[in-house]
Amino acid sequence: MRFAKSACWAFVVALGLVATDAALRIGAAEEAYRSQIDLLRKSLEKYQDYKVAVRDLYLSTVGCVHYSGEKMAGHMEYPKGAMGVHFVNVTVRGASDPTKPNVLIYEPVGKELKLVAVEWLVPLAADTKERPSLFGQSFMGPMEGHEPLIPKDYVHYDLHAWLFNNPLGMFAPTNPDVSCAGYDFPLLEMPTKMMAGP
Ligand SMILES: [Cu+2]
Repeated sequence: MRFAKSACWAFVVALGLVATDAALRIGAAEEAYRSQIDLLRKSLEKYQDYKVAVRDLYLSTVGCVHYSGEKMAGHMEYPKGAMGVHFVNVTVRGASDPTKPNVLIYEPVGKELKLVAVEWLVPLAADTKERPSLFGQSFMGPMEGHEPLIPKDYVHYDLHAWLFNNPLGMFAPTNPDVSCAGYDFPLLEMPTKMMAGP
C-alpha cells in the first residue's frame, strides 16, 4: 500500500516535470521565432476588420467550429474548446509562408467578428516527403477533411496559431477561451480521423 502510494506520487511528480518541460520547450520555440511571429501579427493587423479579409479573398465558411473534447480512437485529439469561424483563401497556394496563412479565424463577439487565430492548411500530396512545419512546430495530421465544412477526402496537415491568447498554448488546435455561444451558426464537429503519411 505504502509502495503504491509513493509510486503514485513519483508518477505525479514525473508528469509535472514532463508538463513543465513541454511548456518550457514551447515557450523557447516561440522565443526563437519571436521576430517571425511579430511580423505575422503585423501583417494581420488589417484583417482585424473582416471586410478587408473578404476583399483579399479570405471567404467566410460561416459555421463557428467547436469541439466537445470527446476522444475517439484513431481520431485527432482536440481539447474542449472552439476554433471559431474560418475564412479560407483558396488562392494562397504553394509552400507555407509564415506571414501568409491560408485561413483566418474569427470569434463571434456580439454582432462583431474578432480575429483570434490563423491556420495553415497543407494538402497531403503524392509527392509529400515530410510533415510541414513553421515556427519550429510540426503540423498536425495528416487527417481527413473536417466535415461538414471540408470534404472528407481533403486529406491534409494543419497548424493553428493563436495570436492573442490561448491558455493551451499558441499552437494548440482549439481554444477554451473562444466561444460560439450566441452566434447563429455554431457547428459542433467530431474529431477528425487521422490518416497515414510522413
Ligand atoms: Cu481550425
